[in-house]
Amino acid sequence: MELRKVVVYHVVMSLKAPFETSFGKTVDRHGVIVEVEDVSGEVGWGEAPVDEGPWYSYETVGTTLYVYKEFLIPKLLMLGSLNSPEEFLEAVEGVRGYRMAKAGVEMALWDLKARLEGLPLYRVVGGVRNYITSGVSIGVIGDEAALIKAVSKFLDEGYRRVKIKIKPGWDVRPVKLIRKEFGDIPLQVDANAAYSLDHVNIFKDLDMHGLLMVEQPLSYEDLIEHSELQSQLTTPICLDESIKNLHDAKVAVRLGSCRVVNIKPARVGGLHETRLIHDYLMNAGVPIWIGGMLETGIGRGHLVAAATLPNVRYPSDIGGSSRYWEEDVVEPPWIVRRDGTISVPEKVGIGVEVVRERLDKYTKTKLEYT
Ligand code: OSB
Ligand code: MG
Repeated sequence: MELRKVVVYHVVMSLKAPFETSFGKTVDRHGVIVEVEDVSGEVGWGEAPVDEGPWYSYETVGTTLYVYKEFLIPKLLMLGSLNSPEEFLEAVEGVRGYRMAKAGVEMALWDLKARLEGLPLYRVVGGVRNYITSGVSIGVIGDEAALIKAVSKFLDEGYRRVKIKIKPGWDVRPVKLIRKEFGDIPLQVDANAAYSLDHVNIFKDLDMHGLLMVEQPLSYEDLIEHSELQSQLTTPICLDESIKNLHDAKVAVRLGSCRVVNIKPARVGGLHETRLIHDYLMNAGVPIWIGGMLETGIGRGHLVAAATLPNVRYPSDIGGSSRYWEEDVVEPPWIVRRDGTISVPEKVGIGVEVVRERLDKYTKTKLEYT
């Protein structure tokens, strides 16, 4: 690969319905799209699913555009030609953190590499299946009738499991409600770090409801208290925010902080780190699944490729385009079939094409680097 241009798009897209978590409510979803262009004219696409503010992560649209301009893109363009996305990661090793920003570029390079090789991305990263299974992540819906309606709709559409967001004051009640209404469906909850060990009784109560897992109950920086909590629960704890890299995964396994990991390629710095964590956890006997960040069809392509890895043993938070958008920025849109699976494209790269007029329509700022 020899790059001649990098284009960065700050996009804003309205979600079909607001998405509420313990850290806030998203109506308009911000993000940063990265396009890398090879001297041959071929392009690759990536996405840094950063928010407007530092809620899920400290990284924001503002910090991402800044580290791109000042550090990451100059270092990328200085490389001249590169054989693999890993060479970019080595070149920016001196930049601490900013994993989502790095991931946006790194994944664009994976897409480009796959396209130049004429291969689908999932094969390039070592995927082993031609379909993935989808779960749905439902935000906090405080109105009980509306929550039931939403769960019912997604189950009808085929989603293989339901995850609901919880927060203090809204946890055991919605779980009981869903169990009463839908029986023994595959169900899990995600607290997005909203609780402390003072809430242990809430988790003991949740433990009675046969949940598949409880995602990120405690602090986004914690591993030790999760291990204390896990030792008191039958339900597996799944870590999301607390696992930012391979090292965190190793510590979590040694401490017994969780029994499942949600890997978000963007959170851990891209597909290279995703594979390192994946391989380590597979050896350690800890199953994973792929989490999402309300990505556009571009980031979704990378999620789908990651979900074809062998140790992905639960449904992933990868909905179809229509779960999020009236109109996605790619064609064809991502589709969850009636059996709750998404077919993994055999076309090159992420397997979908960006519709430039649509991308432009949602772009607030476009920056070109040569
Ligand atoms: O914690 O998994 C999370 C969305 C934004 C930020 C954090 C999370 C989520 C989701 C949505 O749960 C998953 C999806 O993309 O559908
Ligand atoms: Mg989560």
